[in-house]
Amino acid sequence: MSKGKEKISPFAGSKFWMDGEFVDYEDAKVSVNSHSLHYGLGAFEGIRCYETKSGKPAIFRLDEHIDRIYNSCHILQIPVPYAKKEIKSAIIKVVKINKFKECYIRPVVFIGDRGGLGIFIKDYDTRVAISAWYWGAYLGEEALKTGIRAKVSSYARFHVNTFMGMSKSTGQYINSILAKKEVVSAGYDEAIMLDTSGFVCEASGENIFVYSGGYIKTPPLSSVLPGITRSSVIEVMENEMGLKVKEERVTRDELYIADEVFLTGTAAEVTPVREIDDRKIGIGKAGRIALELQEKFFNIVKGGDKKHEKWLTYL
Ligand code: PPE
Repeated sequence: MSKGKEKISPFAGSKFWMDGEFVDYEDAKVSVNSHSLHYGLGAFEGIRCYETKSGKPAIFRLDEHIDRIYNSCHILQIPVPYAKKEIKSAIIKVVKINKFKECYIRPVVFIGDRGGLGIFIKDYDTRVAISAWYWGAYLGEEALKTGIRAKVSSYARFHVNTFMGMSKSTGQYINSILAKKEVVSAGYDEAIMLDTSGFVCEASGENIFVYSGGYIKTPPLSSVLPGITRSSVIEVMENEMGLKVKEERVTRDELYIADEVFLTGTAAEVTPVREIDDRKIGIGKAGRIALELQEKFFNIVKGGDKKHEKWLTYL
């Protein structure tokens, strides 16, 4: 434990899946010379499991999250020593063994120390850990109801050729952390990030949507993480809410004059934005479209919508 920090870890008492077996939190150890700790090469996922109306827990879009972590590793050239179905069954078991009804699940693929240190190492000692914990509303319960205050960060999102944005890689989250810290210190709830040409990308840990002039706009996948909540809500808005969704570049001032802005993510779910850079968005409250979509989204993840049963893995 680091000096002066005798706080108990929020993960103490839980069981992790690590490199093929279940271990107690205390035994889930990594070397301080793990390659990923020094250079940030790794991939992770954030997945939610909800208690459904029938009382059974269900994991939301598990296969899509598994596909994405394998894609991330492929992009980063990290060999994963497990088949997708082994990771899928490990994720399910982590939720069961810890007896969660609802939780957030965090698989992470990283490099240990057996290949040594140095930017270039020939052999990657790939390690995989899966943990789960209870994580309530990402930006608070109130945020879901009344919307948040966001600020455009002074840190630009990385150029498309800096990090590989289609991969959910651990190291590139430094960019999100800097942005989030900056705006939270200034009294806001969330950071909106612009790309190196000045167009809107996404928030520090969410995709962004704009409702204006009767249709929805969201930045194209070339500049943002291919969010699984993003693709889910696009489907719902187009097929069930009669909205046209355009995947196009968005400018900062377009946000200011929008009727509504909202964020989506596994952690943040569907969060309305009521203010950006001290300007009211629309009526300055959670918007009608955002709240309707949020209601539909919660109904789906809680198993209340038969049309979307295929998105749920019941435990
Ligand atoms: N963009 C970014 C940068 C991002 O981190 C996330 C998820 C998304 C978009 C939305 O993707 P999806 O979850 O597939 O809809 N951010 C995760 C991590 C948050 C954290 O603080 O850690 C999450 O929501 O789980």
